[in-house]
Amino acid sequence: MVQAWYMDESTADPWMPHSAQPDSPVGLEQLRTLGVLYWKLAADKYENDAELEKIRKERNDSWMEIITICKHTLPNYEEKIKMFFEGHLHLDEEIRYILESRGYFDVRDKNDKWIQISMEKEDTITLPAGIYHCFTLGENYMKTMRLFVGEPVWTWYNRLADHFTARVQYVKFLEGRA
Ligand code: KMT
Ligand code: NI
Repeated sequence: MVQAWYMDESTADPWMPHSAQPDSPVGLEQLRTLGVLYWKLAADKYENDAELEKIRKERNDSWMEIITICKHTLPNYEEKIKMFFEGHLHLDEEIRYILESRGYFDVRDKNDKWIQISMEKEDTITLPAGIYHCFTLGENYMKTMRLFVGEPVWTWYNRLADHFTARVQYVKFLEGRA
């Protein structure tokens, strides 16, 4: 099962997992209150998986591509890795399904504290529009499916980006007002 925890405040070894001490685990239910949804899927049969198709249909994830994040396949790899690591938000959902290897998705909670979500093969996550998040590779390589509702827009906005409607809506959602 996917593991998630509150992070420490240390900026040392940014590529390593950062768990607060004592451990402060975060469950799927808490992630759901942040609008973060999770599924475990059968990555070895992603090309023909009724469960994946069902989720895509229900959530209207019409667009799909598979990317391999590694320095030989991803143009501007170093630059992208740095960008992934910067706290940012999008005006649309971010949906990722890990097909090979692993990485860390970090999201901010209601009190602006970082939660680290350790994602590996078979883990699928949806981050809502307007949530601040960042990403770190677990190895120097990861194969992931990117899904999108409609035509993909990969634009991101580094923190602080609080003026965007998507962010304002998300804050309302966190406060139970949306
Ligand atoms: C993004 O916007 O692509 C990210 O936050 C990185 C996650 S998956 C490589
Ligand atoms: Ni992102």
